[in-house]
Amino acid sequence: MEPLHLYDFLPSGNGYKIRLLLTQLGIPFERVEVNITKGETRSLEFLTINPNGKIPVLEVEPGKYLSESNAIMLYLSEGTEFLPYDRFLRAQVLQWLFFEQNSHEPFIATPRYWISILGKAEEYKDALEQKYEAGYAALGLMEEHLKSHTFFVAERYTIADISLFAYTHVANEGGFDLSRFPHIKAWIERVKAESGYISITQEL
Ligand SMILES: N[C@@H](CCC(=O)N[C@@H](CS)C(=O)NCC(=O)O)C(=O)O
Repeated sequence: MEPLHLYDFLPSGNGYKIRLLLTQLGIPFERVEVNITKGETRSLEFLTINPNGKIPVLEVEPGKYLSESNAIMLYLSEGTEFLPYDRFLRAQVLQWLFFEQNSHEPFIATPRYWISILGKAEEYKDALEQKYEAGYAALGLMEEHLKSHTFFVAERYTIADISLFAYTHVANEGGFDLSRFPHIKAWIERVKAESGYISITQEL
């Protein structure tokens, strides 16, 4: 089988979600590196595969492209152990995926981008404070949930965990202090212990 093409940017948590899942599913793929700091997602060529100008994009079949990290994970995990079949459990997975996009990623990923990828902490000082307030609220909610659960849904590792793990485990690179969230830290270790785990920086 021809490997799938993943349009990706190595430091990206959204791209990492797909890399990690593809690896854990044992699906061969080739990364196409798109440097978002150089505007490569806004080239005319790239916009034909994702008019929204963002990675990750997976070419699921020749000429057939899918964007939005959580949508890509849903597509890939259909019929696998990473997505429950039960209607309510599936809806709970979606609940966390929507939470990640709405209340988590915009506040936890962006400080990391400003500080660690662009190196512009000073320039974004005021904006960072607003991100921290909402970001800590999201982490607080996760901590509460993990006080009585091993994973986010059905007490097992699913794409809900992958989605939330991607930016949470590197939140310190955006200036977040994870030491006040012992249950999140324990969950991070559980995710890292899952079979086929790869790190966000691993070149593939
Ligand atoms: N909601 C999207 C967000 C994707 C996204 O923000 N991608 C960033 C990198 S993590 C990007 O490509 N930015 C480049 C740009 O906006 O030009 C997802 O989950 O895939």
